[in-house]
Order: sequence, then structure tokens, then C-alpha cells
Amino acid sequence: MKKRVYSGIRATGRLHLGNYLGAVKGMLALQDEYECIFSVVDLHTITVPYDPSTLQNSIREIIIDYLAVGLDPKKCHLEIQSKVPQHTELAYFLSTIYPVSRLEDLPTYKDKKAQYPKYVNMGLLYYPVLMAADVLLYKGELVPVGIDQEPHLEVMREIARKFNSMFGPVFPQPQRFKTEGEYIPSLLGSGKMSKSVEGSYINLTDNSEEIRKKIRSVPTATTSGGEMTEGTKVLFKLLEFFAKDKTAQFMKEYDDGTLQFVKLKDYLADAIFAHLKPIQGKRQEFLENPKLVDEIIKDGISKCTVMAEETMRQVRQKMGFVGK
Ligand code: AQP
Repeated sequence: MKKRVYSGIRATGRLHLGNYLGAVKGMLALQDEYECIFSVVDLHTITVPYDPSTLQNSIREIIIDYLAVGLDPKKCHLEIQSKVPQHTELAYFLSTIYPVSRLEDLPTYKDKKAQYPKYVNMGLLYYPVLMAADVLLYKGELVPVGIDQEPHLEVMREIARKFNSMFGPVFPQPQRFKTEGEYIPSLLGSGKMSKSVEGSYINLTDNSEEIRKKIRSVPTATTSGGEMTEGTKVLFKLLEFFAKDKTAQFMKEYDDGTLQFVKLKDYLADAIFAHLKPIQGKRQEFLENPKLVDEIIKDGISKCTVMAEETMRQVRQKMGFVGK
């Protein structure tokens, strides 16, 4: 049997370069070789403030982004988390074997508490348990996600080990599949690129003007040379992904003190757009074919439900929920 891969993205906004390089690139790398399930994790979406009237559209936008970047429904299953109710059933079972104190210590929980001090809810605390259930439901062994998710992967493995030792072997020990873009910094020069931090990101759907404007606004220094500012580091990091062949030349100019930042920025902006343009073209094709998208979603959910139910049958039986 092929190893299983699981990853998901929240429907909190359009995909950005951080999601693309940190998670989606990993998904693309794995879809040829493994049995992959890629999800829009809508139940995780609602742990932060959101608008119910736009939720369904946001979910669909992520599915269309997945298809546009090249996730192929012939090679992987595309899922919407809430449409496979076994996710929440398993999460509840797993929550009964895991200590609250460990969850309170997790950096992502602390970050979100600081970001939304008036929206600290049980779902936010429970997030890593639901995420563990997401992956374990499919017995996922590889999880292509950014480095910010590593603490959640550890929780997942702890839960899997504890379950196996309490009730008997069911779950594997999932590992993070690392990509070169596992951490893409914010364009603002501090923190990570994030959908919910305005000014921090470039979306996969941005046009050339938007990209140029955003890249031009990355804070740099007035002259080049010496210790790099965080903003300059971001530019060089993005160059590595989108214009690798020019990095050495720009770096030399930087070290010589002759670099004109605006030249680097415009070069980079054009290179990013050149990379995104075909993705945007494919996106348009899927937007114009809603029936096909509906069928892909329906098919993905139906296949995932069969796999999910198979695991849940084992879990219910092991945990004493099946009579003789
Ligand atoms: N800056 C990043 N660099 C590398 N990987 C990243 N990921 C997110 N930001 C970066 C990876 O993208 C996947 C999906 O993330 P998510 O949308 O489920 O949640 P997130 O990590 O909270 O992403 P955002 O953009 O920061 O969303 P908001 O602002 O809504 O919280 C994950 O694999 C993540 O590692």
C-alpha cells in the first residue's frame, strides 16, 4: 500500500507565496508518488474571527487555487474538512487522552491569543488536536507544511503514541515533509508572511502592478553593503526562489555597495509575476468551469469518506464503542 500524505490550508484568505512555497510546493512534490489527501480545513478557519456569509466562497477559492497550482485530482484527493464528519469524531476521541496544559503552551496558540485577544476560544486551544485527527484519520505519514507547524506535528506524534499504547496499534508517527520555502518572512520585515497580516504577503492572484507595488514597499536601507536589514533579507530570500540565477550578481553589488534597491525590486517583482502568470491562467480556466470543480470536490469527499470511515471503525472498536 502506498504511504499516505495529508495537508490542509485554512480558508482565511487567498493563498500567498508563504503558503505556496512552504506547503503547496511540498504537496506538488508528493502527489506523484504517494496517496495524497489535500484539504481545505474550514473547521480550523472559524477559530479566528470570520464572516459566515463569505466562508463558502473562501473555501472554493482555495480549491481553485489548489487546482491552478497543479494539484491533480487524478493523483490526489481534494477534501473539504467539514464534509467528512469523521474528523470531528476522531478529534473528540483523541482529546480525551491529551492534557490541556500542553496545548496552552504551544506557540501558535499564544500567537493567535495575542493577535485576537477578544477571540480566545476553545476551538483555538483544540486546534492541534483537530489537526492531529485530520492527519491520523487517513493514517498520514508525511505532512507537507511550513516550519511553523512543527510543534503541531509533535503533538500529533505524542497523541498517536499515547493512543497506540493505551488501545493498541492504529496510528503511524507522521513526519513533516520539509520544503526549501518552509519559512517565508513577511514583506514588512518582521514575522512570517501571513494571510491575516495586511502588507505581509503577495497573493498567487496578484497582478504585475500589485506585485511591483508590494515589493517596492519592502523596507530596505538607503545604501547597500554591511549588515542586511530584515527587509533586504526578504528580497534576497525571494530571489532564491524566483530568480536564482541573478542572486549572486545582486549579492555582489550589495557587498560592493553599488546595488540600486529599486533595480533588484523590479527585477524580482517581474520574476515573481512571470512565475505566477501561468498559474493565474489555469485559475481562470477552472473559474470558467464550475461544474468540473463541483465534480472534483464531490469525488474527493466521497473517496475520503471511505478512508476516514475505515479508520474510525478501528478507533471505535479499540476504544470500546462497539458491542459484542
Ligand atoms: N510564511 C510562511 N512560510 C512558509 N509556510 C507558511 N505557511 C503559512 N505561512 C507560511 C504554511 O501554509 C500552510 C497553510 O497555512 P494556514 O492557512 O492553514 O494557516 P497559517 O499557517 O496560519 O497561514 P497564514 O497565512 O499565516 O494564515 P493566517 O494569517 O490566517 O493565520 C501551512 O502548512 C503553513 O505552515
